[in-house]
Amino acid sequence: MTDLARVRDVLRTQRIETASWAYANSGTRFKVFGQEAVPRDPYEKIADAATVHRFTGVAPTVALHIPWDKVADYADLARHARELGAELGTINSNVFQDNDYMLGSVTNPDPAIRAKATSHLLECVDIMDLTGSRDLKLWFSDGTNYPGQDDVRRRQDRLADSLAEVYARLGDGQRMLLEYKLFEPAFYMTDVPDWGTAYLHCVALGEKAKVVIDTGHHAPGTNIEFIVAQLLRADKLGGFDFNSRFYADDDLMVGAADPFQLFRIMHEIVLADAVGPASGIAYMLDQCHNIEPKIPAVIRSVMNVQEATAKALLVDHDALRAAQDAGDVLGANEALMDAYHTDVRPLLRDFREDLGLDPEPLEAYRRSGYFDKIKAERVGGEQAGWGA
Ligand SMILES: [Mn+2]
Repeated sequence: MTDLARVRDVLRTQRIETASWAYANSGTRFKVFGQEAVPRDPYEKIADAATVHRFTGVAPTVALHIPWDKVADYADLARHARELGAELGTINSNVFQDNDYMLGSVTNPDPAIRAKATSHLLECVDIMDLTGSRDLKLWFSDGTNYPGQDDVRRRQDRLADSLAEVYARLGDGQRMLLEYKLFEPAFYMTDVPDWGTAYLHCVALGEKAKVVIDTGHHAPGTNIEFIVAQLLRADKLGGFDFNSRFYADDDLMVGAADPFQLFRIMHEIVLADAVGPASGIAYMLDQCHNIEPKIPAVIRSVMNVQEATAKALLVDHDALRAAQDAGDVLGANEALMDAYHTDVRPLLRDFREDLGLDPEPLEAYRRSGYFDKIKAERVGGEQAGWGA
């Protein structure tokens, strides 16, 4: 039997970080569709993130992206977040939007361009000192488009050198999260294409380097929960970039395409007793809301993660283990599926009421008038957008 009080206790420890870019205008390489009331600067993005936290109670931190969220005074930005009941979270670097990086950033054949890229990563650590952020998240678009274009091993060496320089700059309590992605924008070979490559670099660097799993960054059919289990086993899972994919790096709302996959991932997390922050695993959303209203989409995403987690917590582990040990294939599968098929929405409504929140975050947000308020306020100026 599952102890419902324990389920709620674990859910209470859960934290989900939202991304500043989720609140800004975004799109595809074909078109960015502007929406009303979109933030014009990082301060307004943080106000939207704080609003998501106000209605969900589990999303107090917001990730920043440098240079999109560059401000003159990061300590002031952190103060602004705290005043709204939020905090600044992970710092995401960007070495993929400068002309110099056409042939790569930290793996570029030109040492001057490599130095420029590494100095941006070091600047991100300087910013972490000011914002109090724990994690530097690194994603590199580096790779090649044609066989023979560059030397695979030399590029790995250049990557390792740059990572080592940045790693040495990390302060106590700061970490480096290395993200991998199968392909795009490079189409022949990506320099950090998979968890194995990220893992090898992190092992070489040391304890403060961990792998981050972006759920959209795999080939179709990849068993992501297996990767989760492996990295947990090796104590190298630093965090997630949650989102959902139908085809490639779709960046849609987490749990939209495959809520069962999200449940299977959270099942591995629950088995490792790693839901809360004590696990050292950062649970982040990395999504863009191109056609749907942004703040409700982020609230829905947080709720999707909560629902998957609640279902994973409802797995009867005694029954599961007994069936596994007895070689009872169908019984073990049934123990898992029973939990997955449970409607956890009533449980989560009760959970939110216990926290003093409205049990229905989306309805409460719609009733709050926040959207009308920002629509009236955010007139003039330039709305933040993809690449802004
Ligand atoms: Mn990501």
